[in-house]
Amino acid sequence: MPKIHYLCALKNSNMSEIRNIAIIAHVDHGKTTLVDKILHQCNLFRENQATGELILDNNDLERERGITILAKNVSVQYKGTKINIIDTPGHADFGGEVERVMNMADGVILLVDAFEGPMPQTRFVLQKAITAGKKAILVINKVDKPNCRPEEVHDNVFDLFFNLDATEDQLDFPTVYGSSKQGWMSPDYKTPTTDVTYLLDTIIANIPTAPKREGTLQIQITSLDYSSFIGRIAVGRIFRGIIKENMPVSVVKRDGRIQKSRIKELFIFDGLGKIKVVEAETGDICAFTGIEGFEIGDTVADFENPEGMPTMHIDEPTMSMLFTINNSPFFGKDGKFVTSRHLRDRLFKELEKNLAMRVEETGSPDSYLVFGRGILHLSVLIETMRREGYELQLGQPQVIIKEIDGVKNEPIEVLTVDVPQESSSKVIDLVSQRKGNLLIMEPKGDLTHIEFEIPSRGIIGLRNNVLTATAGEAIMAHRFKAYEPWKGPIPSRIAGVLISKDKGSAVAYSIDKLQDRGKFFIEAGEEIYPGMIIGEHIRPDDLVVNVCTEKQLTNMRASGTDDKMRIVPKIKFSLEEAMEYIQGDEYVEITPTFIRLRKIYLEENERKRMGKKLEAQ
Ligand SMILES: Nc1nc2c(ncn2[C@@H]2O[C@H](COP(=O)(O)OP(=O)(O)OP(=O)(O)O)[C@@H](O)[C@H]2O)c(=O)[nH]1
Ligand SMILES: [Mg+2]
Repeated sequence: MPKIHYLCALKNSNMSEIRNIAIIAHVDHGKTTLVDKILHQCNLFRENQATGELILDNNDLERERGITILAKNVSVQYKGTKINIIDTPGHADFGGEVERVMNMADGVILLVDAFEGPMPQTRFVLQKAITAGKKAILVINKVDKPNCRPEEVHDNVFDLFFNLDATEDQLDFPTVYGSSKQGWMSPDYKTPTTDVTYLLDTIIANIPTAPKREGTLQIQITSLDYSSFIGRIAVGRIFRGIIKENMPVSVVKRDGRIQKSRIKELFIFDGLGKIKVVEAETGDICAFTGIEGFEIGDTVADFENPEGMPTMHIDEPTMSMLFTINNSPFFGKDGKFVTSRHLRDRLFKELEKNLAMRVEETGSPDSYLVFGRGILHLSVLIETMRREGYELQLGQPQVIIKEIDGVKNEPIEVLTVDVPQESSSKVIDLVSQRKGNLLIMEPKGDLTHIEFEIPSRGIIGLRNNVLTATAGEAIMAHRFKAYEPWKGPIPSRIAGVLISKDKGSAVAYSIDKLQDRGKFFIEAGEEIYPGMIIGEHIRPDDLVVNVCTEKQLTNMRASGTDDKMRIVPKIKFSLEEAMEYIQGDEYVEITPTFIRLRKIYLEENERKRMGKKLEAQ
C-alpha cells in the first residue's frame, strides 16, 4: 500500500488539464514496467527512495510472482498536465477489475507484446474498452526482443479492432513502439529514443481532457484501497462538481436507497502515493474515507438532491472451493490460526476488500464454500493466509454450473496454446480428451499458435499435462467466453495415487524399492501419516504403500548397498498445481510451511465404504 503523504495542499495546484488513462493488456506484456518507467521519468523519485524495478507491484505476492493482482492509481505531472494512470492486472481471473476501473478513464493504452501479439486477454480488455467508447493508443512493447514482429503484430491488432466493431474514430488509433524495460518509446521501432516522452506526448495529443462538469457532486465508487490503519478507502472519479473534506453527502446505493453520510478525509493521487487535500475538482480521481459500509457502484452525491449514476457491472464468481479446518493428524503443528472461528473470521474479513469473492456457510461450522474468479484468484487468498499463519484444507475446485431455460450450462473458455510445431499434435490430443474443440491453428514466428474452445472444467489440471507433454515449451492462456450447455463427462485425473499406510518418517530405502510403482511427492525424512498422498501411481487405481520401514540390517555390507540407490527427485507442487491435481475424494492440506495432499477419508476401509456409497448414488 503506497504511503500516504499528509501534505495539506490547499488545492490541486493544477486546475487546468487532467487526463485519465488506463493501461490494459494481456498478462506479462509489460504494463507495470511501463508505468514504473513513466513515474521514474516524471522525476517522482526523491533521491533517497528506492528506485528498483516494479515499485508498483508492491505487495509480497505481487513481487514474488511478478504479476499485478490489484489495479493501482498513480499520477504524474507532464508539461503542465496532470495524468492519472491506472495500472491494471492482466491475468484473466482479474478481468472484472479491469472492466470496472476502466470507468475512471477517458482513454486506454493497449499494450501488446511485439512477439506474442494479441492474446485472449488482449481481446477481452479491448472489447470492453471499445464497447465503453474509449479512445485507445496502441503500444507495441518489447521490440527489443529478438524474433519480435512489430509490423505483423500491428496488423493483427488492427484486425482485432475491426473485428470488435470499433468505430471509425477508434480505428484511427495512434501506434507507439518501444521497450518498457529499456525505458523508451518511439514512432518507429527501428529508431529507439532515450525516454518515454513520445508516449506522454501521444497521450496529451490523443486522449480527451477530462470534461469539467459543473453542478452538484457525483462520484461513483469504482474501486477501493485498503489500509490496515484506516480500513477501507473509497476510490472514484469525480464525474461532476467538486468534493471537499468533511462535506455532508448522500450515498445512492445500487438499489436506489439513499443514505446520509459525510466525507472525512480526502486524497488525490500523486506519484506513487496520495496526498491529503481539502478539495478536489471535477475530472480528477480521488480517494476518501467516512462512508460507512459503502459498496462498489454506490454514487456519492449531493446531500440535498442526490442523483445516482447508472449501476455498473460486477463480475460473478466462476469457481468455488470448500475451505475447511485442518483435521489431519498433523493439525496445529505448524500454524497459529487453526480453529473454525479463526477460519470463519478470516474469510469474512476478506470480503471487505476482495470484491469478486463470496463466502457461503455449509451445514458444518468447520467448512465454508468460497467462491472466486478462478484458481489464481483463490490461490492468492490461500497463499496470503498461509503467510499469516493459518492452517486449512481445500477441496477440489468446482466450476459454477447454471441452469439456463431448464438446461444445465457450464462455463466455456477460449484457450490458446503457442507451442513448437513438433509438439502441437500432443497438445491437440490432450485438449480434445477434455472436450476441447480446435478452432484455429496457424504459424506464429517459429511457433504454432493453436486456439480451442473448452469447458472450464477441462482446463483444471491441464497446464501440468501440457507442460509435461511439451517439455515445458508451451505458452498457455485462457479466458472465459460464455455459459453453454453441459458438454458431458470429462475424464478426470488418469493416474491413481500412492497413499501412505503408516505414520512416521519416510525412509529412503523404502522409497527406492517402490520407485517402479510411480513418482513420489515426498522425500526421505519427511513426516507422513496414514491416508496422506505421497506419490502418483503408474496405474489408474490407488495403491496403499509403506515407506516408513528401515532396511533390515542383516550384515555389515548394508550401508554399501544403500549407495546404489538413485532416488528420482520428488515432484514438488506449487499451491495452484496442488489445487488442480486433487480429485473429489481428496484435500490439499495447507500450513505455513507445508502443502500436503491427502485422502478425505484417511482410513482405508472407510475410504472403500464411502467410495461404494458414491458409486451407488
Ligand atoms: N524484453 C523485454 N521485457 C520486458 C519489457 N517490458 C516488460 N518486460 C518484462 O516482462 C515481464 C512482465 O512485465 P510486467 O511489467 O510485470 O508485466 P504486466 O503487464 O504488468 O503483467 P501483469 O500485471 O501480471 O499483467 C517482466 O519480466 C518484465 O521485465 C520489454 O520492453 N522488453
Ligand atoms: Mg502488472
